[in-house]
Amino acid sequence: TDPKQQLTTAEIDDSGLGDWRLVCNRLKARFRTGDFATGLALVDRIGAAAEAADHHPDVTLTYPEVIVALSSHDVRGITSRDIELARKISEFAAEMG
Ligand code: HBI
Repeated sequence: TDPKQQLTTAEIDDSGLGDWRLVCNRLKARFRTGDFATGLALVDRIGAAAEAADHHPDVTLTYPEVIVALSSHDVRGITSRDIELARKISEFAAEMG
């Protein structure tokens, strides 16, 4: 879909993003990495993907988890840019888990 088009909740639900919940117009997920170094490595991969996509989540690195919030600031909602990055982040977390 159009990366500038805000998605409906039905479209977001249909995206099958198991790790992610819609909270206050943002997609949120929490990944339990188990230790700080793994969390930091996950954040590093998220950062690289965010730069490549020119789309940037809010990321909180704590012990023992990484919390990620995604939205498209320009439309103040969720677009396909968020769905695509959310999928990648879930894949990274699954690979590192
Ligand atoms: N990241 N999450 C998010 N939302 C945006 O709208 C956004 C971004 N990163 C870069 C970006 N927009 C740029 O396209 C503009 O700031 C130029």
